[in-house]
Amino acid sequence: MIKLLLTLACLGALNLNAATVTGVVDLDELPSTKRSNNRYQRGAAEQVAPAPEPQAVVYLDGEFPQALWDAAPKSGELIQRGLQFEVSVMPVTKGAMVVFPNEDETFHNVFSYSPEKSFDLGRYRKGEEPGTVVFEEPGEIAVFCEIHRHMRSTILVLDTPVFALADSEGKFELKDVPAGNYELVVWYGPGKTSRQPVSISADQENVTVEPVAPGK
Ligand SMILES: [Cu+2]
Repeated sequence: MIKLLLTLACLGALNLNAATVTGVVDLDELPSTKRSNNRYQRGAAEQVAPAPEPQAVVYLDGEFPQALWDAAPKSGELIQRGLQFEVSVMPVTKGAMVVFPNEDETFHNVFSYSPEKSFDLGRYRKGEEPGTVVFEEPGEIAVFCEIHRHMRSTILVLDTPVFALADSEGKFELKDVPAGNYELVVWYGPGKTSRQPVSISADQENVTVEPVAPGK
């Protein structure tokens, strides 16, 4: 109970002098959407939905108070629907548990060979118990389906509690950022990021950042 009260007190204090960091990422740097192949459409009852739109992830590297780590979400859901993963990228804080529900009548078999976390969930379909994976190590986890080779997504496991997805216009918003010196990182897709320093002083409420061009 005391720990909970302390956490709430810290969060309250943070809100008093924490900044919101906003900006716009360059959508031209995102990978272009490949047309999903129609191999499965000919003569098959099941239709392949369009591939999920590529999205950018923005996060801050730095030192953060425990209250922010405690407030970061500890779980996520990567749904398979229409023979696609629902999103192209899912950012989570390290330690998060991700559930992989299959909402198709057909089987999927989700797996990854990424060095930070390799797994193979086996086959299951709609209504069956979905697989779950806990991601302890930060990294870029490439996720595939063994049955449908066009299916791909990324779970971006971050060593920070402060992150956001940029929207379809490239806009992003990082909330409750305490004063301090950070590195702002934009993730545009597998292996493609930009980094730049960002300093936030105690009297700043809103900070606008113009992301630099990514290194390739
Ligand atoms: Cu599949």
